[in-house]
Amino acid sequence: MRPFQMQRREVVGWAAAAIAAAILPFTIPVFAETNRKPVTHIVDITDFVFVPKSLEVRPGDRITWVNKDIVPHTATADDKSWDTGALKPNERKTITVTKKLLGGYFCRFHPSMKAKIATQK
Ligand SMILES: [Cu+2]
Repeated sequence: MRPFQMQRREVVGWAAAAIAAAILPFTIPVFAETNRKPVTHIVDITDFVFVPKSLEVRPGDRITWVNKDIVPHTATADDKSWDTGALKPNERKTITVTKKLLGGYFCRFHPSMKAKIATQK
């Protein structure tokens, strides 16, 4: 074997490894996010506030509203296209995310309670 060729091969190998090391950290999170399994997001209703007030989701995810107050609340779409119904204290309701869930919602009993659901980027 000629030493010169081995050296060249090593250089090419190291260059490929360096390029992979530079690109992988950026490609893996993108891959993981676009192909991730559906997750369940929790929205606590506490002290007359939806927490978090702004939630980012993907279709297929689930949202669970948990009423941690001592009075009933609802989560109701601004356009009334969906509604959890009245949640008594300690009650919860889970809805699977479809396009119609995106947008603003409020509590029918306390209309000043507002929150929104947006698409995760
Ligand atoms: Cu309420």
